[in-house]
Amino acid sequence: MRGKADHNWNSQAETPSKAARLRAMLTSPELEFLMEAHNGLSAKIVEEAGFKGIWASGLSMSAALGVRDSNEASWTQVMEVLEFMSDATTVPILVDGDTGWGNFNNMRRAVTKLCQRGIAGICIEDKLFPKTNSFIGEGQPLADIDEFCGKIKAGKDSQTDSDFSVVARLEAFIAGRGLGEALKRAEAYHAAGADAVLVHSKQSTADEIVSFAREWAGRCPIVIVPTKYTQTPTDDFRDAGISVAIWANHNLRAAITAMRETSRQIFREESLAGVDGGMVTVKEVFELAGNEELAEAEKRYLPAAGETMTAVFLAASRGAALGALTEDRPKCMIDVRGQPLLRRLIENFKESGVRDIVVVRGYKKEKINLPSITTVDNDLYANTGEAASLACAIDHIQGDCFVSYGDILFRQHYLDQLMTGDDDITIAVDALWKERKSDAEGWVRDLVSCSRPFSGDYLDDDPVIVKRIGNQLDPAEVDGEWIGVARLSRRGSERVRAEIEAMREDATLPQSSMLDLLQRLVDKGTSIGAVYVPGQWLDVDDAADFTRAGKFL
Ligand code: SPV
Ligand code: MG
Repeated sequence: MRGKADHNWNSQAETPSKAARLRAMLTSPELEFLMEAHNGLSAKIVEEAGFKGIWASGLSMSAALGVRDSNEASWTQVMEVLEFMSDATTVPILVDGDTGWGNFNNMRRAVTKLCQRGIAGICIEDKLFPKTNSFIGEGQPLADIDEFCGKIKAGKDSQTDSDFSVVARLEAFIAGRGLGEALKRAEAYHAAGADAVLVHSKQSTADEIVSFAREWAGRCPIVIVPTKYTQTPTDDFRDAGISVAIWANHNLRAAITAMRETSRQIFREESLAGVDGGMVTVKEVFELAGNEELAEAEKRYLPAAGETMTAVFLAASRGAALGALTEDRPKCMIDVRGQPLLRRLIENFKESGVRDIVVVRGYKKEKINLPSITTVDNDLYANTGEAASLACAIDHIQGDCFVSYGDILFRQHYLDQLMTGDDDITIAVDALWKERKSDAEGWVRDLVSCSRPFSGDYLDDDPVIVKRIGNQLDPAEVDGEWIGVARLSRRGSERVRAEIEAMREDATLPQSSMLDLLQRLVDKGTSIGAVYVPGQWLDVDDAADFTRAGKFL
């Protein structure tokens, strides 16, 4: 009965475009349905329920924004809502464009924008701007026919998607102007290029629309909004040859009922005990929001936790005390039970999720050739200290990172302990330092004086702050020995970088040790926390240390 409009099944894509699908709904011989939505969430719910298309109701979008259905929301604000709805769904949206949000020129711009945002069609009504909802008052003034036809033409001429639909809405029955006026206008709007007419009625029976449909005789598709004639059997619409019925505001109204009841009950009972069972769970909200997809995407696009963490290893010195052992390699590359010491150390960090390994090389640098590491060189290693080596890696001291001597071994879980620190810098301090090497051996030690001594309980997590660090501390004030690994927070990294620059400025950088750098930071108020550890580590300074290292493993 109805004329079939040509529609273009988007030739590039397998699925027809949204606009093509709305056009097909308008022109199909079946009665089709559009369900109201007013935001991204309700649009999703409409699609989830199985509807093939969405009515973006002006009344509902306005009400959801807390304003009246009188063009109080600007057309660009409506456009924003539509964008969320369109992004959240795959089914076509027919937007209630009121009177076209202005004259023909506003209509042109609106249609262009709607096409850009993937909206499938617009319905405009033949009333005056600012519009009034059809169910308010009597005898609303109608638009001049020619002016309205110009608006339809302007819309059709502006669509950038050939399947986009312009539906012309007849308010003649609403205005009490009768069937003759409705038919006259419908004919003019059809001739002006409207893809369908929406015939609206506020009677409690479908008589007006059925009589219109009979007279219209399928000249173009008819859309109806049976908000007031709810008792009419849907088959009557089918029998009348209606193309599309719009359930125009029922999600909004249902939401108001539910929100009101819930708010009032919670207010009354000052408790959630009575309401929780009667609503969707938070988990369902996450499901509707598509959180599962986000979790999948995070796996694809975000680095795994810790993957971006960097550790900078200071491995430039020879370790001359090791004599012949370091003649052809730096001490960090001496073999300990079948593997270079540095490789074992790096494994520890990798186990803790640190993937970005930076090694500062110096003596026999070509021997530091481990896989998957970044190297930077301190070519002045023979005449400079640790701070200068660290300065060579300054670009890698970023965010949360570690700085470690390259010639130590320790229990891997010490790293995990360091990662829990809240301070700018956190260092591992051996509380059992006295039991290590005897002072009689004369080793230079990285001694630390803290805000409190070790309490005897390794699970004690009361904060401990470093007060002094150096190798010249008064034995009475020493609380432990720094094992040579420090974790820097983002702020800690910034402070270390700034201090290196300050040392460069005052020319102390070349001769400074890590201890000097840390003490300077303490002096300037950087909070350096200490994590007490119970021995179980070693640094490798002589051949005896290598024997110990073997045993340690
Ligand atoms: C709307 O949903 O905003 C409509 C339909 O225009 S009605 O409220 O019935 O006029
Ligand atoms: Mg409306």
